[in-house]
Amino acid sequence: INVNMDKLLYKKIAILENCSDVIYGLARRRMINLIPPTWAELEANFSKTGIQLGGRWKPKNCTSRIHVAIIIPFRDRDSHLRVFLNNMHPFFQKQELDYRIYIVEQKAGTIFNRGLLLNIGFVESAKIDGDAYDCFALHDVDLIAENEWNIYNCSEKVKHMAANISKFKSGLAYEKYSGGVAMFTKWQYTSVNGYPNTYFGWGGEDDDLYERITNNNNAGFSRVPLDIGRYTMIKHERDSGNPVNPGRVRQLQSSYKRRKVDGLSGLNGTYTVLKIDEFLLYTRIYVDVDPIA
Ligand code: UDH
Repeated sequence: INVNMDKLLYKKIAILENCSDVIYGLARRRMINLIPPTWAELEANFSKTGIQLGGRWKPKNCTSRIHVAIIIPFRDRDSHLRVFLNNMHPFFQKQELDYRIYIVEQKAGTIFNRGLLLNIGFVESAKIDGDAYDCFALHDVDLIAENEWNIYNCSEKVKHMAANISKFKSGLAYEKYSGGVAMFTKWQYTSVNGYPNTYFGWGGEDDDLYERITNNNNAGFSRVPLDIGRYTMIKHERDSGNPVNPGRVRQLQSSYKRRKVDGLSGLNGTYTVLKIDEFLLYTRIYVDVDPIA
């Protein structure tokens, strides 16, 4: 009898049931704190939430239905990162996600390349986690979600989350906007060949991605409603290493010709991983990129 009891007990501990598909207590308007805490404050605040090294978390009492890697292109936005982590860790935890936060940081000295960094994050995070995450949130560091009903899961179509950003009068930057925050399954991102690698500087890479998604019979594009996809954008000046890309319109015009080669398929050799650091609240992939990727 004892042996059987042990077995039963073991089963109960080892196999957690799926989390309920109904999450109680989600707020439609979350309190956002835009004051950057210090790193010491952050680590102290979160050390008791069950966060594991590398910025990994999952619910304790059930198996999450959502497994998502959050990928953030990054350079020189330390205070934004602290605000992001302070607000978004609790947000993701409230949604009972099984998640991990990755910062992909571009070394100083080359013009910033958001699309390339997101591709690197997609590929390098999978090398670390294998199949642990089947959904990817490509996420700017300066966007803080306001509505907890904006669920960070993937759906049948690519899901654009940043539908309503505080900085824009009408909320949506423009009709074909696909940047800010977007959710992709592994398959969706691969099937559009990811972002282009060749947009250095500000602008254009997200419009190219939009073309890739909507001209691809497989992926499909969807956007959450305005009242759900509400984000506060942390105010900032234009970054010094990220001037407007003067070639962006020309590049976009020839997007369809480069689509097959300029993206995940052409990523090899365009960057070097210098270091991977696992901090308590996030994993940092530090990269040097080839300025003529
Ligand atoms: N970023 C950095 N460091 C930089 C530049 C950019 O970390 O030096 C990252 C960061 O995650 C940021 C993201 O890249 O949130 C996007 O860059 P941005 O903040 O300069 O973009 P912006 O605020 O986005 O201008 C508004 C998008 C609307 C126009 C889209 C045009 N296609």
